[in-house]
Amino acid sequence: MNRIAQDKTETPYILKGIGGFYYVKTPGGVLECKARGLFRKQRIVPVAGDRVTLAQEGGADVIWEILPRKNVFVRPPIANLDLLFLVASTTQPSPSTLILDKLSAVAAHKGARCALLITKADLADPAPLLAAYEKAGLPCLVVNAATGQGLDAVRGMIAGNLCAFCGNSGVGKSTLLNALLPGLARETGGISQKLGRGRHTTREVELFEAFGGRIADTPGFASLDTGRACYIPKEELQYAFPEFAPYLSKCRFTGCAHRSEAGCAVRAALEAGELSQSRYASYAAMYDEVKDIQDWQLPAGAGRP
Ligand SMILES: Nc1nc2c(ncn2[C@@H]2O[C@H](COP(=O)(O)OP(=O)(O)OP(=O)(O)O)[C@@H](O)[C@H]2O)c(=O)[nH]1
Ligand SMILES: [Mg+2]
Ligand SMILES: [Zn+2]
Repeated sequence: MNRIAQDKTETPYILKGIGGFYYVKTPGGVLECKARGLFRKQRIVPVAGDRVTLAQEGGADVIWEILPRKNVFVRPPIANLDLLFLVASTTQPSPSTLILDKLSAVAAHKGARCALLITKADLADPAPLLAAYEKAGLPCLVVNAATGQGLDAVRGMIAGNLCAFCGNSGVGKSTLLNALLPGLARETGGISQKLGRGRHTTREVELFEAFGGRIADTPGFASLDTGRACYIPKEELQYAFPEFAPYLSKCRFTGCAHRSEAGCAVRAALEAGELSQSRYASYAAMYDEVKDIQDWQLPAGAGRP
């Protein structure tokens, strides 16, 4: 066990888990560990980003304890995230603002910041995506792995943070990481021409230390698969859209859901063009998805961070 860990960066933490093994970064190097048997009984699943203590069991290194988490995400499975980079391509695959908004809402709900990185601006105009997010109050950047556009800004945002790239399969997450960290040679995949979708090339979350921070490559998901990880209780959903904040106290009724109530300041701001239509549409869709769900019906791990 590492007893001399003095600060956050020296605490052993999980770089990646694969097939029941965990690769744990320690001050002395990377150790291959199994999880302590008790975890399975307690249904605790260690994930990349978890800060851990280690011990020896039967001559092997095991993860003994998971230190308290700042947050934990189901998709991508990662803990202690400071900054989530939403990666979206202008086309191939086409972006879905609903999916991006669900991801950003979950991040906000769990106390992680978000930034939007737009790829494939060489194939289609990024303006519609930029326009959809300009009023959302999150940093938006066009990046290009081939020309290097935007990469310095991304490096600057990684510094001091635990970050992850997240987005549909095929948007170019691994391509971006390879451009940021030449020599990494992450496998990248083509796009299925028939379906216009990615090929799920990356299979595991893996963290890398770089630029004074940590950045994870994660497996992309298919467009249709957005459920599960996205439950945010209806009363809390409004806070997961940080740009609504200035208006919330101005609605006529306390407990306003900002849907069809009279005197709603959020809808007034929307009509005045101060909020983004697509962001509000995502809020409304997410609200309608959860409005009839009681807290006790939420899957374990959903709800509060
Ligand atoms: N034209 C163009 N192609 C790109 C760009 N970025 C990535 N690609 C291509 O998009 C394809 C998918 O890239 P990947 O990096 O494998 O995508 P990914 O997001 O890691 O996908 P998964 O690992 O499946 O989640 C590859 O053929 C890349 O060369 C870009 O900015 N422009
Ligand atoms: Mg990938
Ligand atoms: Zn309201």
